[in-house]
Amino acid sequence: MPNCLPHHSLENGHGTSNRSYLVAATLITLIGLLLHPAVASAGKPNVLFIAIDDQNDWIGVLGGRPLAKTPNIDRLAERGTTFLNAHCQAPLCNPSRASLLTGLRPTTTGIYGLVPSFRAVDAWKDRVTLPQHFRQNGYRTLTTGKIFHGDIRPVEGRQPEFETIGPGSSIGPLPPRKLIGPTPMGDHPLMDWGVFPHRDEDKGDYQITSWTVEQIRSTPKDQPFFLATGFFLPHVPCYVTQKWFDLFPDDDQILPLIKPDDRTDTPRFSWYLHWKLPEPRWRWVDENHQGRNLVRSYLACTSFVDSQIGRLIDAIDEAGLRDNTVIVLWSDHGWHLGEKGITGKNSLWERSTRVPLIFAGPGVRPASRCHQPAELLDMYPTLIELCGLPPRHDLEGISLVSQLKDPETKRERPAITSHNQGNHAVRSERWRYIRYADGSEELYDTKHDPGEWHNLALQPEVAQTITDHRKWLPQKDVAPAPGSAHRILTYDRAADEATWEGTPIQRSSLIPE
Ligand SMILES: [Ca+2]
Ligand SMILES: [Ca+2]
Repeated sequence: MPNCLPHHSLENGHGTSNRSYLVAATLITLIGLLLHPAVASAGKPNVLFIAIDDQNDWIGVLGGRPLAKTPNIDRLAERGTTFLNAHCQAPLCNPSRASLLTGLRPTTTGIYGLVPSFRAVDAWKDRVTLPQHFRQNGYRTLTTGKIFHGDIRPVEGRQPEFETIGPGSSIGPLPPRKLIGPTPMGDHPLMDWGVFPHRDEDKGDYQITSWTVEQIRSTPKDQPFFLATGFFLPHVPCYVTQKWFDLFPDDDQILPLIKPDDRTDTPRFSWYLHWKLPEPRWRWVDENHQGRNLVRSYLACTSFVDSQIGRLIDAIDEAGLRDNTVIVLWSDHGWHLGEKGITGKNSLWERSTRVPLIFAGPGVRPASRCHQPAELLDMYPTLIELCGLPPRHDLEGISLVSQLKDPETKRERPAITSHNQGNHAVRSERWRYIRYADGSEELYDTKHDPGEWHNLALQPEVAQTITDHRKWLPQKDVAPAPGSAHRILTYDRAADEATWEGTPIQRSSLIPE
């Protein structure tokens, strides 16, 4: 008889039928226990899932800006693997986050704008997201700050996005009025940056860190967690206290290298992707002497967030969870600070698509850098595999576990970023190929031209390179989902007419400033 049968049941002496009943009952109990999520997940690693909003590659370890000061992110990188060629799937909050949380490309879901939430689209309303998959496999799931774009309060009749929801995203103290004065294209209240007196402890990002640290300290030992913390900064408004601002010199040398005529060889259609936005053009920033202030504020916000990430890493270590916690750090997309004449996102160039992506913890090789292309979309299958959860066959990302073991492992597939239907960037190890909905193209040799200043697309000698990259353009490239709005660009090929947020753009229209 199986050893698992309780000893006392053998001593009852009530005959064979009773014994069979006991065997059956015990087996049922055991199967039930094995299926119980808390048991199925026993011994599995925790996941600390850290998001930063609008954080480009101005991070020490990424080398996007040598001036950047991010000692804590760099410390995390030293204990894990950093993807130096990682890219978002959409250069905008809602579509990027919808993609990585559902494991589907924007070109599959039709989520391209700031609305709708994918939950509002019939096809995706019951989609099992990354945190839900962990919950279904026995994890406690908790969140604070900005992970999803939009409201995640529980809805009756639907599985909650997370079991426990901590403080939401917030800016914290605000100055009495905008620090930089009115900005073009609508004077958006968030479009602001600079220093004013307030306390770091009152900032939203400080408070979500404190909440996360408390969860780490008090976590039950018998069930793993999937704990997601989403920082708001350096999203605008980039408000900082003086000590962070003073980390960076008041000197024009802090400005990024900007090629003044950089847009002369980019297709006109490239402007349509960020046709009219609250983010000012660089010309306005420059003419209003805001360049240094913006760059210092952005770098300072990054350093402030970095200090909060340090608190999280310390909390994991102090709780004795270092060896059993996978930490993954990512940002939803990048941000321009003057490159290609713009500030903000909504472009298909490196500054907009390249993001931090760092894994550390069990199963991850320490102090490693991987140059292979990677996508935020890959986080879903990677975390599933690292934690030994049942695989899913409906994900469009590819697990990075091979690269986490050996960073030299090749990945054939490039990283793809899409901004509305028909506009895509294909980023391989060396090249960036862009194709817009009207068929216009760009090609950059990032090895010799890291600033992407020289569009080679019309040069005959790169014809084969373009052909090789074209074949990776998404096969599925759906129209915007019903209810799509804010940053939506459509293109009618027959009429050769582009429409930005519902208003047609004429071929002769002046580019808005
Ligand atoms: Ca964002
Ligand atoms: Ca150029």
